Amino acid sequence: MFKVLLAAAILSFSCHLCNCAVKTAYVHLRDPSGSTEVTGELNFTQTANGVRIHGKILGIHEGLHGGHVHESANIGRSCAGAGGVFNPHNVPHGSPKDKIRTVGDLGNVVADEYGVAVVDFFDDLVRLNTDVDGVIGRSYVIHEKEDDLGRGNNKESKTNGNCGGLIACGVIEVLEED
Ligand SMILES: [Cu+2]
Repeated sequence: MFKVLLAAAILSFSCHLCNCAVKTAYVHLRDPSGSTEVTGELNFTQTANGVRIHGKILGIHEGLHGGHVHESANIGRSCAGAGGVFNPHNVPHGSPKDKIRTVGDLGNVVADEYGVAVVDFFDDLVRLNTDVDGVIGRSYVIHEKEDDLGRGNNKESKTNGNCGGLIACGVIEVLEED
């Protein structure tokens, strides 16, 4: 009995000490205000080519919608509690393809006529950890309008891409770690 307890204690102790790498994370999207029927599920998978972000968003009107990582896990006040686009290095908002962009700048998702947005891309700035520049425990937010990716020639463009209200969000959580 003592040996079993000792083994369990060592296991639990070493687990807390391990530098576990997150392999996959997920976000379940919904509209906390209930005023839209947008739902979705995205997975974040660590690969050799960066983090793959893939999944589906449903119930969203046809066209482009900004999709960003926002600062915090507080999705109260209809997602506004999550704060602005996650920007640990304090740089201007841009396109995910830009050399200089915020970590949260993940561009747009594209919804078809049936209100379905299939998402599948890689990003090399997203980190699956809880460090100052990591996205675990932050939020992913879908916006009402298209993100102009910092090309809008006004102040808002350089902070949020003029992409309007917040229509769905969720907290990015760990799914599997080493
Ligand atoms: Cu945003």
